[in-house]
Amino acid sequence: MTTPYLALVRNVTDAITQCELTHLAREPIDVARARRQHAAYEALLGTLGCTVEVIPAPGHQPDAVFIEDTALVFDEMAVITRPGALSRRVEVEPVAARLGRERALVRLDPPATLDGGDVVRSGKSVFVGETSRTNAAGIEALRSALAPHGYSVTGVPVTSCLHLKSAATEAAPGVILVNPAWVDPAAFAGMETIAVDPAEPGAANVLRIGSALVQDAAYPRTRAALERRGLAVHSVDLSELAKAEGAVTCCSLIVARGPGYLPETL
Ligand code: CIR
Repeated sequence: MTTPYLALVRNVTDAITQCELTHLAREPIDVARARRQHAAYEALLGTLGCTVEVIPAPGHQPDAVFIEDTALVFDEMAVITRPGALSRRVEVEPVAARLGRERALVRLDPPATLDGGDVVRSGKSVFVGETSRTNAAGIEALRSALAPHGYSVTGVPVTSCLHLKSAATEAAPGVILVNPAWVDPAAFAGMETIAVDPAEPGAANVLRIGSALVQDAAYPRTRAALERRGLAVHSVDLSELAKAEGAVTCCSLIVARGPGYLPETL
């Protein structure tokens, strides 16, 4: 059956206990529990209209499950990133091979670095975090790749968190959920912004699939604020992956299938 979305994911590897960490201290990760949580996440994506497909991780890459960082999928094309962490660059090629069947690909060349988790898109406006993972050359390269398709690209300073999407995501068309302590909401001037509950700094990371939102179950107050705004929120517990600085958006790459999409089996 053809679903409206393809969700590319990767399994949790045993090596996740050796993941990259930037803002968190290392804590023991229960890998079996992380796998159960990831399975529940996959099942939720399935109920929201996604066909979930697992991309193999060659070797035992600690952070491979955070597949969002390897690519950016637009309607017109996909950008294969050059992740800022050296340990993560090896994750990219199998994703490129799969995405190449869905979209024309553009690649980022050195010295550009860019993590998918730094890129927030709202219509034709693209916001890119200026972080330890994404450099000025990465932002410029993305600008060049997207300009022919009519997108504007704006660099956004981010503090105290790994990626721009830790601090802000689009919760509905033109509506940005934001943690004002980590990114200045003025970056999204002219758009509606909703602030996370101050007791839930990590709550700005929500995954939009059509009109549905997926959010970590750790953020009930912010969920209530989104629901008061009329948005449908589905909670999933990713607490073990959060210890690896992961969150809901980073565990999938969502590929919208346009009206012209034909399954390969036809
Ligand atoms: C890393 O530091 O790269 C991983 N431990 C976490 C990546 C999370 N990615 C994301 O939020 N897009």
